[in-house]
Amino acid sequence: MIKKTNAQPPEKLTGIKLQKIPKSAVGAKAIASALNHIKNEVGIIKGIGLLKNLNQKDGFDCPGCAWPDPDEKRAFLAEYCENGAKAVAEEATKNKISPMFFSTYSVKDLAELSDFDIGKKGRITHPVYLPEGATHYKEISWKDAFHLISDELNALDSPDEAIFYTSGRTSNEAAFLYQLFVRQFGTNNLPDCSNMCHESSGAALTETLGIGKGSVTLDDFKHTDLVIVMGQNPGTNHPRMLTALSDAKKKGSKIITINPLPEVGLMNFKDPQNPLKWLGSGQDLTDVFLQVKINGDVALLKIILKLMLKQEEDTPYAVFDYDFIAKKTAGIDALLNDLESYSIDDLVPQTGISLEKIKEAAHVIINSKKIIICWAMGLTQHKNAVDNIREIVNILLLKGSIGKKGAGTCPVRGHSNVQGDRTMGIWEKMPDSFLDKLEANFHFKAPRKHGFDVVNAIEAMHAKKAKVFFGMGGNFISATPDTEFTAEALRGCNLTVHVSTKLNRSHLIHGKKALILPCLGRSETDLQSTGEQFVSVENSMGIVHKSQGHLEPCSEDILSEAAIVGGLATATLKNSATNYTELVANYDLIRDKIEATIDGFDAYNKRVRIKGGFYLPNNNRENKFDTSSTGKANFSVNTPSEIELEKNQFIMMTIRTHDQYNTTIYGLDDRYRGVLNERRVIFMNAEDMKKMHLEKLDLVDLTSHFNGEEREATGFLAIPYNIPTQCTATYFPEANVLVPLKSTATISNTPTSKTVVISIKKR
Ligand SMILES: Nc1nc2c(c(=O)[nH]1)N[C@H]1C(S)=C(S)[C@@H](COP(=O)(O)OP(=O)(O)OC[C@H]3O[C@@H](n4cnc5c(=O)[nH]c(N)nc54)[C@H](O)[C@@H]3O)O[C@H]1N2
Ligand SMILES: Nc1nc2c(c(=O)[nH]1)N[C@H]1C(S)=C(S)[C@@H](COP(=O)(O)OP(=O)(O)OC[C@H]3O[C@@H](n4cnc5c(=O)[nH]c(N)nc54)[C@H](O)[C@@H]3O)O[C@H]1N2
Ligand SMILES: [Mo]
Repeated sequence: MIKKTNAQPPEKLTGIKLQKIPKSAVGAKAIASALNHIKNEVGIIKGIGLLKNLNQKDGFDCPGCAWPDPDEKRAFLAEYCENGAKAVAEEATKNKISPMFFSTYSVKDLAELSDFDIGKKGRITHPVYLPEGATHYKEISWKDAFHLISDELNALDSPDEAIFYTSGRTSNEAAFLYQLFVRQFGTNNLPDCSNMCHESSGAALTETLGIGKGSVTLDDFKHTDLVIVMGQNPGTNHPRMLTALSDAKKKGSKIITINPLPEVGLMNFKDPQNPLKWLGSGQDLTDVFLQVKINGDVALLKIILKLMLKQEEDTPYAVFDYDFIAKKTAGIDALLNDLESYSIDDLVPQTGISLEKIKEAAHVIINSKKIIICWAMGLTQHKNAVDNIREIVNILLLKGSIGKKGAGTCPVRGHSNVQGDRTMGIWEKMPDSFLDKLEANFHFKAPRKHGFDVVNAIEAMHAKKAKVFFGMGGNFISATPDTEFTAEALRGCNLTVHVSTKLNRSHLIHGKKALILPCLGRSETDLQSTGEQFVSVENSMGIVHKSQGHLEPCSEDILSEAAIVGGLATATLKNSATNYTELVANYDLIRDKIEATIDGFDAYNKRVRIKGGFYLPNNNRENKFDTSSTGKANFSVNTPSEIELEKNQFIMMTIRTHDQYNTTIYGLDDRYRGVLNERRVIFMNAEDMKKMHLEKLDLVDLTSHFNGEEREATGFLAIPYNIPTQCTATYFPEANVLVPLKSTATISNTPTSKTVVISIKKR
């Protein structure tokens, strides 16, 4: 077992309080909670000014999730949600970390704080440097910082010994410039947060539908018969999606929810923009709730497919869309043959749901012509995650429920520009067609060998095959699996560099030398030598739009992400024909280059200035499916979960509370699950607890089991909860230490953060 170090949040309980789980989401409490965060972090006057600009057509894009803004008129002062307001408060906080702070607190002292306390320290105001063997970060000039990095990079035996990570908040302009620099430097080592997030969606959708993005727009929710929400907790992670679900319901659509937990937001909703309704009983959203066992989705979808098939046999032409299947798809025979090989009776126990309940859902699906299926991490972070998503596609294809209004795929993205970053080329394996264009426009030879994704990057650093880690945003040590192993990997590097707005654990678990380069946030003015700049982002539905902050930057000594890339590229690249200084001076010039390189960005500078932005092309929306294998939409054959639990073992999923943004902890409450002031908890089925003689709030230690290896996380409070037997839930990132690095999804290589096999021991 790997030794436990301060790479993990400290094992310290904070004083749990349990309360009744609320019946509905949003409403007055959400507004109060949002305003409270704004008041404490930003101050009320500046805060209201900020919220007024959030997600308005002239304002800045919410740094929270990637859910789109309405195309039509937007409500003044209300195009945000509780958690969007918290995200903004977190960034625009009045608290600051100056070089004085770093000379007062050693790195070791800071690493002993909880993630919550680290995050509350505030915005970083100056670049700082930790020399080899030093105990404290100290101020460094930007020039010296760039030279220090370029010296390390140019001293490597090969460019492939450097890793360039990206989190999903980076704007299109900065991301494009960044990948250009990295490729001119000579490597495709561009892992990103997507590797741990929707990689499985991209892989499954590209293979089956020919495009790695979803097909629906916000308008489709107003024209659909049925929305299925799988493996997603929108009440917390995409609260504005509840408005779309509510609109769909009002137009007569049904909603099926598939989740091991009855997440409050999906059950009942009180419109935040309509205070008159806050006091009433709210609107019921879910019509059929299928409380699936963790990773039971393929089995469940197979039963549904078999029930559809049976109904089609009983009443021919009533269920399937033969015209669509004949003209647009390939591979139906293999799917039907595969379904034959399964029996419903064998599949039912894997789901944990009664056949009667599954039949109820199948009945709704059979009788719907236009279906939207939404999903997030509950489907993408399993061994057979790609199978999960391909099985969804099978249902949509049989119903001809894609490529028409009111129907299609809706992978709900996480970070606000994670989709845009991919479009810009942040990927370790961009296709040759992209690299060809990059070469033609920038006159250099782009590396063709695929780079490392997140998991491979960790392995390479651990094996000393990679020696410099550069993070454009994010919090690598806390977001990745196998915390202690990853810490060893980072500690082995010659240099670790982080471009960040705020302090996080990745600054404290560092290489021999380390740098923190502080950058502007979304809400701040971005002034370059030719004047004020704006950036652009792409949301979950492929709309590219402008984002411009108006706040004074938190310090005069921070730079925009684009300027940081420009400075670094200028210092590092000796023979580049690209004038980075010129591009950074005027982001219009970067956008011209994007237009020349990437399809769909015609007249970028003109169209991005139109309020609301523009849609990128999406073949699926036009009923076209350009898959590389058949040129048609592909049916697929998928495998149910193969996990076998021993007696006394459980599956654990790691999920988000209502008070965090990934590794940024806003507060210690999970209001919608009735848990206040504590994060070290494990949700368990009450019967399972009884069998183990566990009482409510007993202290337990957790051990994960994988390929004969064990990992341990100690000190969690057991909470009886409405969750299927043998299923448990803990919070990310406290439980990441239990997620084995080598336990990843087939094809996408995404860590299986939602299927971790554990045993539980009472203290
Ligand atoms: N406020 C806030 N907003 C966020 C984030 C945040 O941390 N805070 N994070 C952003 C990011 S990067 C992302 S990717 C998204 C994440 O958004 P979500 O995917 O909603 O986030 P998770 O908390 O991981 O929730 C996963 C959900 O899947 C369910 N689930 C787990 N395992 C299974 C399974 O096997 N089958 C099924 N059917 N369901 C399962 C869980 O019960 C839970 O409801 O949110 C984005 N938005
Ligand atoms: N166990 C488990 N692990 C998971 C997941 C899970 O569900 N379970 N989810 C995975 C998912 S879906 C994701 S997306 C990843 C997230 O992985 P990351 O994207 O790496 O993590 P975040 O916590 O979102 O990063 C937060 C940090 O970003 C910096 N930051 C914030 N805004 C900006 C900005 O505008 N610019 C720059 N340069 N920096 C900024 C701040 O310093 C902050 O500390 O985690 C993954 N890890
Ligand atoms: Mo994500």
